[in-house]
Amino acid sequence: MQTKLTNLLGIRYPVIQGGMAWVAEYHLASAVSNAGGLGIIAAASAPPEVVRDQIRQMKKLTDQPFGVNVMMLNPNAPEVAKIIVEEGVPVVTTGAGSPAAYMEMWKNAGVKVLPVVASVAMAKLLQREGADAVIAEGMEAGGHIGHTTTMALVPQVCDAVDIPVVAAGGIADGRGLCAALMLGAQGVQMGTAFLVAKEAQVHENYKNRVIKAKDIDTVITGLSTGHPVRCLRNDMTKAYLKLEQEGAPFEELEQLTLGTLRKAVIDGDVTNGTVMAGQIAGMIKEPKTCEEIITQLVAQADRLWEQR
Ligand code: TUI
Repeated sequence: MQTKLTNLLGIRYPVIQGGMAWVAEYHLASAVSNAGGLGIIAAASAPPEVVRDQIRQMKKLTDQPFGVNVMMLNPNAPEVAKIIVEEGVPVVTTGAGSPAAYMEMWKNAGVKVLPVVASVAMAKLLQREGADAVIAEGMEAGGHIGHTTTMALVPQVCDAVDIPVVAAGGIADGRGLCAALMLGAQGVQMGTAFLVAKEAQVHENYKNRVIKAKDIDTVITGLSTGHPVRCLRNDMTKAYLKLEQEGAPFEELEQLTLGTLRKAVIDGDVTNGTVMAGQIAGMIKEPKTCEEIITQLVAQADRLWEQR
């Protein structure tokens, strides 16, 4: 399954793993890369030297292309940006803001840059800045999101830019991949599907919540703060949404979420922690290896593509 994306990145299948904070570490990322997709290590808010170590561990487990995701809200982003160049990381994805400030440094070092965008305006701006492709992420996605759905966003971004577009948000199988290609995308990025992968170093409680989730089980917190985040409904989101409705100030809301993603992913507290997941969680029924996820997805897409 060759597309402009597989050619750009030198990967077998047009599948990128989402740069999920606390989740996307080298065990998961190397399994994705070894299965023919693009594995991603999330720098998230980890100390820069931890990110360097993750990159070095990654290189021991795979000789395939991989990437690092830089979260723009991270105060360590400037240091992480430099480490990416020093360690010869081939691909960068970015999220939760514009990576324009680092573009020149990365381009000069030959790093392929694929920013996640949630609007046409941001896609056009980053194409001008030299992005190699953009990942158009709809609000079906888990975690920090924009306001437009994948179905509406992807074709509009495809019309607006000449570089390859990757679709993200609400995609977890071959139907989603085919749909994305039909919308004009050259590949997909998936997060929630890889969250429950056997190789993902995620607490069993978290994986089980995703596996048990129904289609309507996600909520969006933080719409009033300008940082909307999609996660599975629990005591934590109930408390947050109640405070938000009462007009609580930004600081109080931020305080409530501090450290709660770690609490869910690492400690397995899925009642008081933040269980980030996309709307497609309802479709994910069992843990599989990354190899199974990717080969089954590609086989299903191939079958559907033949029948079209
Ligand atoms: O970044 C994500 N998903 C994330 S980041 C994250 S860590 C976090 N945790 C709590 C609160 C906030 C963040 C968890 N999930 N997805 C990619 C993404 N990027 N979605 C939307 C955007 C985005 C938003 C605004 C990209 C660019 C952008 O630009 C705005 C501007 O003007 O800078």
